[in-house]
This record gives sequence, C-alpha cells and structure tokens, in this order.
Amino acid sequence: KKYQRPFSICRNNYVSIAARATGSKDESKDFLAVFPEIVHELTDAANSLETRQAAEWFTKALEYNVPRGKLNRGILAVSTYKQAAKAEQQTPENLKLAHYLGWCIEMLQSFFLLTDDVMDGSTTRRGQLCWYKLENVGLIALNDALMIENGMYVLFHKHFRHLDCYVDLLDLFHQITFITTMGQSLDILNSNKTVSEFNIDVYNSIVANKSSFYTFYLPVAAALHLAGVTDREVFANCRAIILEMGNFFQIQDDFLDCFGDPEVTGKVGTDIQDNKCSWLAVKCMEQANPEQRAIMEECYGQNDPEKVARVKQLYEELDLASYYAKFQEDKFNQIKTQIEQAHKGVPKAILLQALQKLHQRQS
Ligand code: DMA
Ligand code: MG
Ligand code: MG
Ligand code: MG
Repeated sequence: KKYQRPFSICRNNYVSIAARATGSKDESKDFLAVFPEIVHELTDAANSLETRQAAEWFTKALEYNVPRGKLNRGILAVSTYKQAAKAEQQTPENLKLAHYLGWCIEMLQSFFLLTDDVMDGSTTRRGQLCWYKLENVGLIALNDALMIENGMYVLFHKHFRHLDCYVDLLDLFHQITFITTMGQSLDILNSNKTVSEFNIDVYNSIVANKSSFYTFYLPVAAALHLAGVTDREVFANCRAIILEMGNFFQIQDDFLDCFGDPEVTGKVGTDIQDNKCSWLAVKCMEQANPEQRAIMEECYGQNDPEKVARVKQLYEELDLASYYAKFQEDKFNQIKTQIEQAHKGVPKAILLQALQKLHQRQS
C-alpha cells in the first residue's frame, strides 16, 4: 500500500516527482521539462494507429516508469553533447535534440528495468511498487516494456531521420540493446549455478555486458555521434575507461542491494534470494574458510528470511563492508587517473563529473 501511487500525474509537474534525480537542479529541471512533449508525441503516434485504448495505457506506462529515476544516463548524454559539440552547433534546435536523445536513453533503461524486475522477482523500484506488481498490470508489463523500447524508435524516426548520424545512432542503440540482453541472460544463467562456481571472471563478464555498456558507454557515444564526432579512436578510448566505470557502478549496486537503505535506493534487494553472482557473493567465497563456505552453500539462493539473514551475518563476520569501502576508494582513484591520462578528444571533464557522482553513492 505504502508504495502505491495514483496513475494520474499533473502533466506539467514532473519536477516534483523527480526526487531521485541527481543532476544539478537546472540540469534536471531542463531535462524534465522536455518529458511532457515526449509523452504527448508518443501518445499522438499511438493514437494515429486508432488504438485509443492502448494509447491511453501506453501513456500511463510511460508516466509511471520513465521519469522516475535518477536520470543520470539521460543527463549524461546532454552534458556530453554540450561539451563535445562546437559552439556554433549548439543551437536551441540541436540542444533540444540532445534532450530527446537523453530521453531515448531513459526509455531504453526503463525497458530493461521493467523486464529485469519481472525476472528478478523484485517488489519495488524507484520508491514505488514495480510496474508488473500493480494489480491491474501483471505480465502485460512485458508488452509495455516492448512498447517503451520501440516508442524510442518512433522518436528517432521523427526527430533524427534527416541527420547524418541517424544510422550510427540506430546502430549504436541496437548493438547496446543486444549486448545488454546477452548480459541479462548471463546473469540469469549463472544464478542457476551453485555459489561455489562463482568467481570474479564470471562476475566481470556479466557486468560488462548487462550494465556497463548501456549505463555509461551508450549516453556518451550517442552524444558524440550527435555532436558529429567520427574519430573511431575517441570512441575506443572512451570505451575502455567507461567499462571500468560500469564495473565500479555495478559493484556499488550489488553492495547496496544488501547493505543499502531501501528508502534511499528506492528498491528492496533480491540478490541473495535470487542466487545472483553478485560482487558480495564472489568476495565472500574468496575470503571464506571451509565452514563459512559451507554456510554459503547451504543458505545462499534460498527464499527463506532466516537463511538470507545468515548470509548477511556472514558478510558482516567477514567485514565485507570495510573491504568494500577500501576497494571503492582505490578503484575510484584508479579510474580518476585513467581519465586524466586519456587521449585528447575524450570528454574528460564529463567523465570526471560522471565518476564524481558515483563517489560513495548511496542510491
Ligand atoms: C541491472 O542488474 C541490469 C539491468 C540491465 C537492469 P540488477 O538486477 O542488479 O539491477 P537492479 O539492482 O536495479 O534490479
Ligand atoms: Mg534487478
Ligand atoms: Mg537483474
Ligand atoms: Mg542490483
């Protein structure tokens, strides 16, 4: 009940619902100001198919899901564009396009989250009940996820088709979607293994694919395409740094799944119950003695509150929180140096800003 929110939201008041947004006030405000137009255009496109009832449903799905997160990815696209595009390129029309691009990334993220929550059996997301958990939604959420994903291409068609970068953008979104779905598949397939089979190499390959590409590479690369950057080396250099950032980001996500405050993260963790090859499980198995390993083998991946508590207790006995704090600091500094030493053409200031946002994040 606590998380249930009414469907109807005042159209012009998205700013007040963006409590989770972590951009500067102006960045978030400017970004959110575009969302009602996105909804309007997508609703129009759906209505033109004479599917009025479905169009109304689509509007609800968009409003409930798309603008509710931290908006980091969407805003990262806008700020990368502002840094990478030449001054004369930065016309109001082009800045508007950068915002549309940012919302396309938020829509892709929303598509992944809708399906992720079904697969992970999660209950809450972004401080509200997961979409599929709403009484009148259920598994139609899977079709809603597809509507949101493909709504994104309606926007591309309408606003980007005339640009030289159109094909590169479409290619990029398709490639990233493919990689992410492969990563999600790896994540699920490994959750069917036993905890003693987990290791850091398996972990790193899951994370690179399921998280790093769409979280950091997509917003930066998409904005570079829009800014007219064509030098492949710039993309390749960004990619190496960004994959490290994504790995860092997902390690934090895994830590917060267990030790975060759901009031702050907006979601209740499920990794232990779901038998996920999470960073904590990997580190626990690396550091555990034979008795502790046996506890993990018995209790990990069970939907039983006592067993979940026993796993958390074990994480505490091994003081994984202190290990994490130290690891996080070292990794942060290592990535910072890597960005500072990057080739010319890499949007260093933007990457440093994105990295700074991750520093000791709680949500
Ligand atoms: C995140 O994995 C990956 C995608 C593609 C959504 P996750 O299940 O750890 O994410 P969350 O903790 O947000 O459910
Ligand atoms: Mg999940
Ligand atoms: Mg998942
Ligand atoms: Mg998680």
